[in-house]
Amino acid sequence: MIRFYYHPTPNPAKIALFLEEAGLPYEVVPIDTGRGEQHTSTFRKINPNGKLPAIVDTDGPGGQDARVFDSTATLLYLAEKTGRFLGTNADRPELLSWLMFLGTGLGPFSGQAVHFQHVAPGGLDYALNRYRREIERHYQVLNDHLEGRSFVVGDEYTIADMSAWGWLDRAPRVMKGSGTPLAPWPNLARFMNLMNARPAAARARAVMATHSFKTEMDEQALRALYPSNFPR
Ligand SMILES: N[C@@H](CCC(=O)N[C@@H](CS)C(=O)NCC(=O)O)C(=O)O
Repeated sequence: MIRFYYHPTPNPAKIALFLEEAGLPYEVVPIDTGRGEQHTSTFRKINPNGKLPAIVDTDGPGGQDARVFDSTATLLYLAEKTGRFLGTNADRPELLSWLMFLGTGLGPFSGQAVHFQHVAPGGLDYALNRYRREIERHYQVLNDHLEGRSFVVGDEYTIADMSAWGWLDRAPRVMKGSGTPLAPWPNLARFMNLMNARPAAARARAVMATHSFKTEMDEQALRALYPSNFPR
């Protein structure tokens, strides 16, 4: 059994998609980041980094409980555990490369683009420009790569596609002010249409809507999500 710790945000969404695609038995555990639940000592034992997603596999190596945190690590762990969505051996160098591009580039830059466009105070033009341009650059790299391809890696659906789906799904927020945020990148738009047509994508969205979470950005939420803005 997998316990899936989540909040309805892009990185956990990748894992919801994997679990739905694989049909693994799992239970969902909501962690309300607006209420600071990611900082409890109980959750920190599962993810010392205090972020979502994380899982506990009660049938981990040696039949023991195993925790896995970080969406890319979790995708790899679950793919290796089930032997699914890894592509071919010949595709492994590409799989690892694109997983890291998505997990260390497109994802974090998307997060910072959201932060500086939606959360940070005005007047930070340098930061705004940097994150927006970096997103556009990452989108362009992936768009170019997807020319003539249905999948990020090789000829089959892999965890790299699931990883890309998580943050590309938030393009309207990442590309603030654009009504058709993926229009300049037609291969990304085509890719997302293919991904969103998968029945598991709809089920993953439903899973992510299972619980209600705090949405008010009051002081409790600001302190929980952006502790660096508050004196220690
Ligand atoms: N590199 C991590 C990033 C995880 C991450 O930033 N998660 C966000 C949700 S998408 C989160 O937990 N935010 C709450 C917080 O930062 O307190 C991953 O890929 O899982």
